[in-house]
Amino acid sequence: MRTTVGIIGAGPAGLLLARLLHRAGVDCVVLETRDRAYVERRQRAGILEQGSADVLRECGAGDRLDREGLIHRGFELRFEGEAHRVDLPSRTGGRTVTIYPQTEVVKDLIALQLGGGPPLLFDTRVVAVEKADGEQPLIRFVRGGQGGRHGREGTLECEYVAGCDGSYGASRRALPASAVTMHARTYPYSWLGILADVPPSSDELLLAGHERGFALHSMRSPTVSRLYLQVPNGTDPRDWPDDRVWDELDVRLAAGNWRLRRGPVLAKSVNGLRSQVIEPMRYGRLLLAGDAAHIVPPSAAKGLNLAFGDVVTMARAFTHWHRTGSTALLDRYSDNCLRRVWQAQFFSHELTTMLHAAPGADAYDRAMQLTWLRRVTGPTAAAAELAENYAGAPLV
Ligand code: RFL
Repeated sequence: MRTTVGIIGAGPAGLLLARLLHRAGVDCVVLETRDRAYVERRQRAGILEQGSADVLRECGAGDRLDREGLIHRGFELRFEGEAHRVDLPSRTGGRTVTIYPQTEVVKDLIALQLGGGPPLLFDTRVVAVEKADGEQPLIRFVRGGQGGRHGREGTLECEYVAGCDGSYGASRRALPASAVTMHARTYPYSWLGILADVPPSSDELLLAGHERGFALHSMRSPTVSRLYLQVPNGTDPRDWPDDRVWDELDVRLAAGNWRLRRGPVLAKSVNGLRSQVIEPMRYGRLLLAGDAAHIVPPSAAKGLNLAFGDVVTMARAFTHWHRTGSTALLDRYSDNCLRRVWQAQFFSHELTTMLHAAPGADAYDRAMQLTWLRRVTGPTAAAAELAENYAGAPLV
């Protein structure tokens, strides 16, 4: 097989890139290790910045988003038993965020691609990217047999490779250690998340910076809630029966007369919090995007939005090269992305540190956190900066 851009991974980054390239007339093929049902079911992000929602609309993937997405004009920060609303439009020149689950974004993009878009091969595990530093990189894959011994081996020759295969994919493995720097931070706490079959208890997101730890009330739809609790690293979800989770959420999210609605728990998991950036986001003709290039802790909901930012920049660079033969934008791809990536790293780190109880923190640390929280919820420039960072900058 041959193509112009070989895309590894059919997560949000790979699928949006394929859509943008297809519309620009650039050939591509997407290789995805999992089957369609698995990719469409994977529970993850839920908040689209205005720029991400706009890019989906512009590439024809906005119909269901506009029907079913919930526009949020603000969120609440809760601490010391009080709720403080952060209004987005008034502080960002009218920008908002949209609650629309990643599962639905992925379903919409897959449907478009299978209905006349470029080839998308599921159950096709990339095992190696070769000759990335040459003129004609080669992707080796195993198709069928769930990527194991019974699959068929194949190759895809390309002019460029887009590594959109997340933080455990084949693209990262193709980077020689001497060619890139990996910046990494592991946080000393994790998130226990539940998906609950109960209408949200608030129209907007609630982020709590309680002295017992962080809590988040979020939603996936008008009937399904998504809630998170800070827990110690190494926590076993089996130690958190449903009642214990709800009781702790009650304590950390409490404010005034507000009541948390309880309902059947559909899913429960624990995930660590980490930050990573690979610099540069390119090696020869292999360009990385999304989680393959960087990870942020989920506190500021930037992961999916950063992935979209990368592929918008990448698609523009490929389109320019395809039309003019100039590699100028491809050569600047990494630098252009990294400015936005580090900004999001900074904001995600700040929000995480401001709201989580670090192990061993003392009364002085807590006083600093509360002072910080009061600054960003008062009529200050810090409050405007928080709103701007949360709503995100335009992508197109
Ligand atoms: P993905 O989604 O991981 O997709 C990568 C795809 O590559 C495939 N793959 C391979 N395919 C072929 N060959 C191989 N060798 C392969 N290895 C892997 C995988 O099967 C997969 O289909 O990366 P992508 O596209 O870069 O998208 C990134 C986002 O998924 C991620 O940043 C967000 O989910 C992060 N995130 C959030 N982001 C937000 O913007 N807002 C949020 O509210 C938000 N909440 C979250 C989150 C991530 C979470 N977890 C579990 C990490 C909440 C959580 C709990």
